[in-house]
Amino acid sequence: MPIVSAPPREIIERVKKLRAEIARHNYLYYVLDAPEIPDAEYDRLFRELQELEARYPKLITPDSPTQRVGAAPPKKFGAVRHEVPMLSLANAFAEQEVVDSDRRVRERLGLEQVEYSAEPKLDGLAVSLLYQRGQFTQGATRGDGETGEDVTQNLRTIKAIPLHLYGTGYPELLEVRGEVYLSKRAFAALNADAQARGEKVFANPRNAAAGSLRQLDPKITASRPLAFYAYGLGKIQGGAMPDNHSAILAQLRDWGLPVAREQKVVQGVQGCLDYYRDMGARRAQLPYDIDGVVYKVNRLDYQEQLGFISRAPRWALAHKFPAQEELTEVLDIEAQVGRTGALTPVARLKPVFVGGVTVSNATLHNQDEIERLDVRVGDAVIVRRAGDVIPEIVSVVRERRPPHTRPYHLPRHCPVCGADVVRAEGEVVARCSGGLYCPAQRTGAILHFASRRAMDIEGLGDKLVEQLVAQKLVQTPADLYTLTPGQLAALERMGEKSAANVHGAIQKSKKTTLARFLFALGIREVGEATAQTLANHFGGLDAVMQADEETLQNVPDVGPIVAAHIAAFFRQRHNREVIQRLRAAGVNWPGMKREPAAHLPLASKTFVLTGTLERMTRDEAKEKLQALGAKVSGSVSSKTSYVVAGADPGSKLDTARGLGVEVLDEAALLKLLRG
Ligand code: D41
Repeated sequence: MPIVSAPPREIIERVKKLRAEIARHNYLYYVLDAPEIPDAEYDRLFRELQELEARYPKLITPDSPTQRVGAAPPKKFGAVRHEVPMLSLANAFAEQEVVDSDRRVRERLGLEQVEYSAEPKLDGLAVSLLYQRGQFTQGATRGDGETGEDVTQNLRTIKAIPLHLYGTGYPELLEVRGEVYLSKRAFAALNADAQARGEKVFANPRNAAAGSLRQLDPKITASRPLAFYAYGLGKIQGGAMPDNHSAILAQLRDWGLPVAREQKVVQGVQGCLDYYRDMGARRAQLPYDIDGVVYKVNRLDYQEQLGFISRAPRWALAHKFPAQEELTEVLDIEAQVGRTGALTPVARLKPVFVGGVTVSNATLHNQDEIERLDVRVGDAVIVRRAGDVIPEIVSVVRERRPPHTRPYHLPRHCPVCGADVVRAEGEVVARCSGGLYCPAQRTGAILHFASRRAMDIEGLGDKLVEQLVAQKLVQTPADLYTLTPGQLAALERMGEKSAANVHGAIQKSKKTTLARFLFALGIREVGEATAQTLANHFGGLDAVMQADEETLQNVPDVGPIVAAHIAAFFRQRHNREVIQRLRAAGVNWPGMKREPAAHLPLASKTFVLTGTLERMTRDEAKEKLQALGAKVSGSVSSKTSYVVAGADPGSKLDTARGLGVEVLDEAALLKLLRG
């Protein structure tokens, strides 16, 4: 029951304290990316405040963190005039345009070199936030730059936007400009949700952000995990701001407004181009989508001197990345057979330049995906190539579907060996049942065996292995070790020199490690990490081969499914024979004393490596850590013991900080490795 009489002093104090605590944790979480308390603890504080406010409604204030979703939906958004117009950004696509722009800036300013603030260009929606005496009072979309829509109630639901500025010293009136966006993760979750409910999915995070912000009902916006980064200022009154852009951003961050942590001050055009390349390389690892970077002349007096031209400041330039999505045509669809027999449908495309390379194939993953997209031979499609990711088809452009398209279904017989294709109940993957009799699976298995992280046989590429398998020179990995230089030299595109090199590489690969060998065998579900754990746990190959499923499940991280795959692999007579022949050919690894993993100094510790190390490669660091019994994983979780961060670390470092995982630099790692 709500109490109408004046609340007791302790309650008033407690409510005040809770709001201050919640504001501080919001700041730690959204701005510094370094939460001090787990989510559950935050939720407890929040609920306590909600309960007190429910009991004493008099205590509710509009800037209470509980009041993000308040007002009822309006009929339509009101208009907001931007007193200081929201300008647009000039674009550059080629380096030369950046060089030219910098030259013009230097000529106008009469300078040899200009200092720039470089920032990621988020692919979101520009908005303006008005703070009066520290209170968030109005928020608007950019609109045409002169007039936008009043989306205050929706912006209030974005937790990264403070309802009240943090700290002190802010001007009486402060207009902050920035970008509302969706993280890649939030976008994927939103679309997965929409799909599960049979609703329309968004084509990209930008559309999803715009659609979410322009909902009349703030409850809907509140349910979308939108985020915000500040990138500039509008009108300021009753207070002063720093005299350069990077200091302004730092000041905004101190007041609780999130700023992209990738923002950086750089010197001259070379600094800009280095930043562009660096961000391009890190793009795939960033937690949000960017479509380029933005350079801004750092000093405000220079900005003023430069002014603007046709609605765009002369002091700012967006340098765009090559588009990651392009329109093209599906010429054909074919099934590819991998080393586990999995049939992957691949679309043959009319070649198109996307993500910086010419793409003529895109994976369609599996039959379900083909049906989800309803992609047919002849369709117009959007292909996407992001970073080093395999190109894929995002969607079919239905409006452009020609009259005679052909639906595709994976074949019932393996296109390579003719064996039945089977799809186990509940599985999405269809597989060739031909096993190692299927040349495609054999080729795949041998390529995997020879790959860098397995037996590391240099020069044994796919064209070569295909020939070896087709000519029946190699049927199993063991046959590699009986090949003569003469046999290799007789193959197409092989000279004597390269034949000798490949032969040498095969001989060299005989000396290996048990972990690499186990990984090389290509047992289903046994990746590098599991292979290493098995090697540590059992110490020798015979022990692994003899272990039954129950024994295998005693190995850390080996569950019933993996155990079943391992046991099934070694039960096969064919596999045991191949292993026997490999050993007879001289494949060996230094005898590991059977040292239970628990005795190793780093047993039970999990490491994640990120960024560039100076004294060793990441692979070397990984091997050294594993030799000491540590597990090295690719992703950070609450179970991670340490994250080792080299130069230019990726988002893993942020995740580690967010989870409170201890972070080591290279020096600390070296110390640890030295024991
Ligand atoms: O990240 C962005 N999308 C971004 C957009 C950014 N980092 N900086 C920006 N700076 C400006 C100026 C220089 C005009 C203040 C912008 C935009 N404008 C912008 N966003 C949409 C239109 C213009």
